[in-house]
Amino acid sequence: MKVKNKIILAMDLTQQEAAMQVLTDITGEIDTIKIGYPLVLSQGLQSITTIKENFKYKVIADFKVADIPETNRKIADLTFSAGADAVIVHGFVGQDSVQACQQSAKEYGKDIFLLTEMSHPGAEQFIQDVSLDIALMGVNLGINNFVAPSTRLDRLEKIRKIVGDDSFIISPGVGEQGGNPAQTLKYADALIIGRSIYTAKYPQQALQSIIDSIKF
Ligand code: NUP
Repeated sequence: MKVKNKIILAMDLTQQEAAMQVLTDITGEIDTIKIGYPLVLSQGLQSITTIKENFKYKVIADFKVADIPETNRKIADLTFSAGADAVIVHGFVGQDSVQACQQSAKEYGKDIFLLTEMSHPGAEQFIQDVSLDIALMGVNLGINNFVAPSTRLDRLEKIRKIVGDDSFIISPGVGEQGGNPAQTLKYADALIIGRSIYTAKYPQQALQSIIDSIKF
């Protein structure tokens, strides 16, 4: 996946109109957005379809899919049918569950991103112990899109080593969670940024200043 200006907006506003306003403000600056439960549980899966109909953004659905294979398959099918270009899938549930999403993506001509370690402090409690194994499982399954944290660069670096330079890593945790944009891009291909942009008084300016800060 190619991501313009190495930034993916995490659109976690819960009202369609407000979300559409921000997406309009930043049109042209980036070409990829991530939509997750906050907007979809509030406005329905249709919110993805509406965004796809009104804008040219590639949409990554952040559903952190983590169920048995049969249910994962249904979730992925519905997500892709609604127009999402990719879906984020949890790895801790095991390879059969991940493969169900992979199979769906293959049939729809879409992508999956495998979530390895998460960016929040609580990730140290359980998932960190297995996150490198999750990354390795992804490599063995032929996955080349991963999600890894900008809040722990040592972990991000380790995950990069496992998935290799040809894989595409998108990294959340920049800004509000403390991650640094330029440092993160030493190991990640693109940044996922939400609140620093969509809660700003002028989202376009907030985005532009981050873009400027990562142009070496
Ligand atoms: O490990 C993760 N951390 C994380 O923050 C995996 C995620 N998918 N996210 C998501 O990235 C989170 O749900 C939110 O949508 C976005 C970060 O937003 P913000 O902290 O920049 O507002």
